[in-house]
Parts: sequence; C-alpha cells; structure tokens
Amino acid sequence: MASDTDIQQLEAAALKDLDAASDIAALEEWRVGYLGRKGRLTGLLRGLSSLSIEERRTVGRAANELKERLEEAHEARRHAVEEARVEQVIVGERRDVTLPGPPLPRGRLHPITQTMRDIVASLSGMGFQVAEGPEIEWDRYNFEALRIPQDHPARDMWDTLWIDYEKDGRRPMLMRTHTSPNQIRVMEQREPPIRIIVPGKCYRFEATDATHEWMLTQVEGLAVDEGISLADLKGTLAEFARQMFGRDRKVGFRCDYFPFVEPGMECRIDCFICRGDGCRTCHHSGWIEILGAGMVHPEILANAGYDPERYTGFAFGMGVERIAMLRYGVDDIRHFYSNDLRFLRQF
Ligand code: FA5
Repeated sequence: MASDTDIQQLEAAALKDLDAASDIAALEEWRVGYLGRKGRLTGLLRGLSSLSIEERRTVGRAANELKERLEEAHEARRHAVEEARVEQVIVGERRDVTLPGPPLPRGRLHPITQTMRDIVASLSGMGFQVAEGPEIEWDRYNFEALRIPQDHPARDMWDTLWIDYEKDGRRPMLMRTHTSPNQIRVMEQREPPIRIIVPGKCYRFEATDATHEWMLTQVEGLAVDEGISLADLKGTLAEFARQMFGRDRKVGFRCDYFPFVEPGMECRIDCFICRGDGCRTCHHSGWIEILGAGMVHPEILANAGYDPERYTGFAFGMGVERIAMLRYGVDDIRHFYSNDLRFLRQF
C-alpha cells in the first residue's frame, strides 16, 4: 500500500541513483528502473488500487507530481552528462597553436657533393668557369682526339665500359672514363683565353678496392692562353691543395705519362692515415695520388686550330672521392656509395 512516506523515500532513492548515473547508458538504466512500465514508480502507482478514493486522489496526485519531477530531473541530468561528454571530447582534441611544431627530419648533402662544391668554389675563385659534358661519350673524344688511337697501349690505362653499339665494325660509344674529353669539346667551340673546369661522373671497368671505385667523380681543369707555363700549373695546384687540405699538408709532384700532355705529372698529398709512413690505404707508399696533370700537348692545340707557337696550356684531372677521403679521413672509398646511413649521417 502506497503512502506519502513511500513517495518521499522513493524520491530520495531515485535522486541519489540519478546523481550516481554518470553516462548515457546508466541514465537509461535509471529511467527504465524508476519510470519504465515495470519501474518502481509505476509499481507504486499500481498499489493505489488498494486505497480509499480520498487517499488514492492525494497519493495519486503526489505520485504524478513525483513522476513529473523525476522526468525533469532525468532530463536535466541527461543534459549535464551530455555536455560533460562533449566538453571532454573538446578538451581531448584541443591544440595549443602557440607550441612549436614537431621537428622536421632534415636531409644533408652527400660528402662527395659537399667536396665537389668546395673544389668548384676554390677553382672558381681562381677564375675557372664551370663547363659540363656528356657521360656517354664518343670514342673520338674520350680517346682518339686525346692522342690515344685504337690499339694504342695507353688505352689500357682506362678499362672501359663500352656501349653495345657498333659502327663500321667498331664500338664508337662508351661511358666516359675521365672528364678529359671535355678539353677537346671546349677547344672546338672557343678561342683562347680559356680557363674552365668540368665536374662530373666517370666510369671504369675495374675491380674496386680501398682507393678504386668503378664509378668515380672527377673535376677536369683546362687553361689555354699566351705564355702559360708549368710554373702556372704547379702554382695553381699547390694553392688549390693548400685551400682544400690546409697549409701544413705535403704536396708532391712526380712525372707521369698521359698521351694528351707533355710533360705529364701526378700530384699527390701525404697520406692522412699514416702521414707518410706507409699503410694499406696508401698502398704503403706514404702518398695518395689526387690528380693527373700536364702541359697540353702541342698537337692537341694544333688540332683545335690554335697556333701552338703562340698558345700554351695546362690541364689537370682530379678524383673527388680521393680528395674527400683525404679531407674527412675516410680509409675506404667504398663507404661513399654503400649507402650506409651511419656513415653518411656523419657529414
Ligand atoms: C685521368 O683520368 C686523366 N684524364 C687525368 C688528366 C687530366 C691528366 C688532364 C692530365 C691532364 P687518372 O686515370 O690517373 O687520369 O685519374 C685521375 C684521378 O682520378 C686520379 O688521380 C684519382 O684521384 C682519380 N681516380 C682514378 N681512378 C679512380 C678510381 N678507380 N676510383 C677513384 N678515383 C680514381
């Protein structure tokens, strides 16, 4: 039998439970438990039938008023829970736009590119202009015009990667073995005074070891003018070596043979590992050869249409990887192109 006290107790219990319902599912459970068809308030109303008409009216009104209050309280609580949920989502997604962004991974230049840029900067500072030429080259430029005819033993100095293309029973195309073909290309197109450098990749069909790669980078130099002498060549190279390696390094010249220069020579720097005592990297010589050089052969000047009585010139061709090895103290040239990030990240 329902009474005022039952209604008060039910209201107190309902409001307490409502307070504890903290999400939408718990609120729905509460609604079904108190206001649903089989809920506690409905059960209480059913008990009215056993009361007198007078009591039924009073308690019935009180129960209906309670129903309205509970429905309102439920609606208010649902609203509050929903707002709290939205607030939580917003706080979770809030971004402080004044914070610095996450750091972007930065790339860096390959050590050969860095060295190449320094070489070009040093020689440009001495007045040399950059010229470029093709990596796939004609036999004529790579060998013949440089006084290395077919079957000449000097061809053995450059083991060659030939392009699979034959003309008149010969293979006239190749991967250039050095940057020297550009001496001819430039002299064909320009008149003295000439002062150029040619940076670029070269390819050789040779086994690799600590100082030899099958793909290498060279910088060719060529100067042609009136009155150029061997002293100009040595002075240019010595100054270049000092700029690249520091004033305290030893620079050596010794005779060498290249068919396109006369006289020919090789320029060397004291080994950075053993400082001249001899080790695996310098093949126990104490020196590392960085370039070949010499005075342009008069026949080459004449073939270019220059008067060899009036003009003289010097040329040099250096290995960029060898220079990078010397500068950074790298004891094996193969590190440069093995793409090991632990190595490359050091530069
Ligand atoms: C030449 O290639 C000549 N064209 C250089 C030259 C130019 C001489 C102008 C006279 C006048 P050589 O084969 O020695 O010469 O190579 C020149 C430089 O390239 C070497 O001193 C060395 O530093 C580098 N070099 C040569 N072969 C390799 C190789 N397999 N791997 C890495 N560097 C190399």
